[in-house]
Amino acid sequence: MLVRLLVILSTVTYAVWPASLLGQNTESGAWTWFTDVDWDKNQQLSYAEIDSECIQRFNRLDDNKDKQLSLAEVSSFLEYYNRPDKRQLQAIIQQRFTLIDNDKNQQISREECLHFNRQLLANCDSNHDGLLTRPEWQTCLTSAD
Ligand SMILES: [Ca+2]
Ligand SMILES: [Ca+2]
Ligand SMILES: [Ca+2]
Repeated sequence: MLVRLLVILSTVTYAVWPASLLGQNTESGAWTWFTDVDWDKNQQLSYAEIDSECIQRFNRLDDNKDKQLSLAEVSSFLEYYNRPDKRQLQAIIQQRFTLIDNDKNQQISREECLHFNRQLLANCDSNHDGLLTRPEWQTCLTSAD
């Protein structure tokens, strides 16, 4: 059960955030996410790094600058997406958006983003040192199968 939850969690993060999703399968998307978030390129993610990921994401996607991400804002890239799996992608994004939107007000707040990322790190940080290494991320992804 926990393992299944981890799969959902680890895939949610980058599926909702379009940049790393396009043209990539699940596992390479997860690694793109890891590399992007690893700001100082020391092959591990700290809480500071995953926090700043939320802030950057908001700066990038929050079109109306209300400090909330609506479903329309996170899926605006679909306007230019013409592949046959568009409807399926739309459904996945909707589902994952709902999962991150803790209070179900149809908006993702910065706090919800931070909470989600921290929960993901905590779940995958198997030696509990506050850092997510590449082997830990790998284990987290593969233990899902
Ligand atoms: Ca907004
Ligand atoms: Ca919300
Ligand atoms: Ca660790």
